[in-house]
Amino acid sequence: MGLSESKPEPPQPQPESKPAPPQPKPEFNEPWRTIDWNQRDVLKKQLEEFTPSNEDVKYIKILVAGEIAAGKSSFINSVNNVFQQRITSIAIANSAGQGYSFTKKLKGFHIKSGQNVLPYVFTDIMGLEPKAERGSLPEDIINAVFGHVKDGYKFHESEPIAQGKEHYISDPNLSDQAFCLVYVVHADTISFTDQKLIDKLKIIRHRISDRGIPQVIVMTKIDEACPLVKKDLRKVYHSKKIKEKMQTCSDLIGVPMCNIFPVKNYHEEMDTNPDIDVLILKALEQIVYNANDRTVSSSY
Ligand SMILES: Nc1nc2c(ncn2[C@@H]2O[C@H](COP(=O)(O)OP(=O)(O)OP(=O)(O)O)[C@@H](O)[C@H]2O)c(=O)[nH]1
Ligand SMILES: [Mg+2]
Repeated sequence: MGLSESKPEPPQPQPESKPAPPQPKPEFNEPWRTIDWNQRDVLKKQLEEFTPSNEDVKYIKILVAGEIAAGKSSFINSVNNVFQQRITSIAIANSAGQGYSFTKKLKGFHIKSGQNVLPYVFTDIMGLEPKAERGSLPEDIINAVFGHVKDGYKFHESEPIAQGKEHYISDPNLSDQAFCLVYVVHADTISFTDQKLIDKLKIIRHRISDRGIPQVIVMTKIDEACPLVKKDLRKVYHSKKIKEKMQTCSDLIGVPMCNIFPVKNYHEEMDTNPDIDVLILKALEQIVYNANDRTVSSSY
């Protein structure tokens, strides 16, 4: 008898298959924050014409801090790109995550619209790292915000700047100080961020809040964090994932949601794009208005 002639197996009882539960929708039906995607030119003009309320302040200095490779230098470039309407690289961004901070020195960058210098200076610094003696030190960032650190200062990972050192400003004037601190946070890694890094951010937040310096979070790489947003940037306030990430940022760092702005930096584009511009301008608008309030507050 050949194999093909063997008796067929009796049918086995099949386990009852339940229909899979419906997947929750990744997006809200209505955006939870309203945004006018056609306001690029209006916002841009407002920020080009802006002058600080305090006549003694010529430039609003904004310090950009955050974890290594979070997109700090790219954010500064992105702000400049919006006003230049082309891709620029005033602050050199890193090509990919190298495990150390590419930016090593403190440097201020003037934002320009064509040939006009706008009243904004962004200070780029070395990135923070979770390990104790790696990356920029909270004490250096606090000193930089208070205006004690000159441009060109090379960060040391084991020793903060101190009185008497070459780049230390003992008696900073108004233009040396930062009027807003921007934390740049990578949207995709915020949930896994090491507690030691959060602790460093909290030390900074505590010290500078004591002196009334406003803080804004710019949440970068939203394209990497949410496929919906990668496909269409206008889905940013529809995306449940992006809202969750913003909430995590708020809970971990302590900055309220109203001061958290999701952006996609220019990082691989050849030309500027109105939707990218609108998100960058909305973040800048809030940074500038917060910083301006600080320029007129009485206690420095
Ligand atoms: N997809 C995507 N990539 C980004 C975005 N922003 C920055 N990048 C990329 O992230 C990498 C790091 O960006 P940088 O701007 O150098 O980051 P940084 O915070 O200045 O880094 P350090 O100076 O090394 O601390 C680069 O490869 C950028 O091209 C973004 O919004 N989306
Ligand atoms: Mg950098």
